[in-house]
Order: sequence, then C-alpha cells, then structure tokens
Amino acid sequence: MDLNELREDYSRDGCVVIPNFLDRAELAELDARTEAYLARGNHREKFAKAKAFQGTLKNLNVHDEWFDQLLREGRPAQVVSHLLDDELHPATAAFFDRIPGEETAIAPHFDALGHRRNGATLWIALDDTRKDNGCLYYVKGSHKQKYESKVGLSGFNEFTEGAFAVELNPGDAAVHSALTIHWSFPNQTQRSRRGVSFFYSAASSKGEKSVKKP
Ligand SMILES: O=C(O)CCC(=O)C(=O)O
Repeated sequence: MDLNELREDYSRDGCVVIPNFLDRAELAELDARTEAYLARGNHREKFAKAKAFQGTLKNLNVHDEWFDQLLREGRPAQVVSHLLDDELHPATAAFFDRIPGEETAIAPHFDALGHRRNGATLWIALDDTRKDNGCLYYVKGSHKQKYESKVGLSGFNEFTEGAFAVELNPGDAAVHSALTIHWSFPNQTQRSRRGVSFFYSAASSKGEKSVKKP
C-alpha cells in the first residue's frame, strides 16, 4: 500500500479502500476475538430484540483490552494517523452486522455527529460485503459539503453523484472521513455481513466544538 497515494485519494474523495489490509492470520484473530466478545455478552440475542440499530455495537474497546490496544496502537491507528496527517484521539471500536432478514439498516449520515469534525473511521470487513448483503455506500467528495446534523439525510441513494458501493473481501478495509456521507442497505441474503470499525478524531481538533447530535 502506497500511503502517500492513499492520503492524496483520501483528501480528494473523503474515502479510500485498502485491499488486503489484514493478512489471513490477522483476519482470523479479529474474527475470533469479535465472535468471543459477542458470545460473552449474548449480543446476538440482544440484536434480535433491538428496535433500532440492530447489529450495531459500540465501545468494544471499553470492555476488552485487546480491542482497546488495537484501537490505540494497532495498524488502524497508524493508517488513519497518516491519512489525517495528525496524532489521534481514539473514539470507539465498533461492530456492525447486517442481519439477514432485517428491514432497516443504517440511513445516510456522517460520523462527526456528537464528535469533532476532523476525524475518520477505518472499517474492516470480516465477510464478503456486496450490494445484496448490505455493503457500505460512500459518497465521494461529500466531506467537502455541509449537511444537516442527523442520521437519515434525505436525497442520497446509489444513483447520487459520487456514490459507490464499497464491495470488500474479508480483510479489506475502507476508510471514510467523519464528514463523508455513508450508509448501508438491509441484508437481502442469508449470508453474513460483519464489519469492525475504528473511529478517531484528529488530535489537533481538541477544543473544537462537537457537531451537534440530532
Ligand atoms: O456497517 C454498516 O452497515 C454501517 C457502518 C457505519 O455507519 C459506520 O461505520 O459509521
């Protein structure tokens, strides 16, 4: 991976895809640690009963030292720090499942809601992510525009200028700015679509006012 080229693409588009971010052994470990975390807290049963944001679990780093260390010092932190050209303030490590049979997924939004504007999320695929099983969608260049502070921005879909489906293989990563519009559609297959994300603010944005939460 050519980090300087990635940084140029990231600055221009507000998002980049990094194929083979994890090797097989790293991917197997992330998968096993994630599944162990979910099993310990019976999270899949809780997802089934959740009324909103089914399949979303934040703060893995707060309850599990391995995720905390990866968030703070692992490759996700190194790459995001390079892309932001800054030290980082780690915010959260999160798990995102798109659950077969679900009716809703994650509506268009940007991640800076409730946080500072300058930051980024690195999202790692544990499974194949395709259009039919609820892959992410990014809108290139949207980080340079201003949008209302809410989840569920209207007017975005796969035909929006700059929008593209972030189809990934297990171990690939995608990075989006905290201001880049993204979403996912429901999983219309019986295949799993799991991802783990690492979200950071840029250290130099300390003291900046947070973006108002909806
Ligand atoms: O994984 C998903 O379906 C949505 C992820 C997301 O919204 C995020 O990483 O900020």
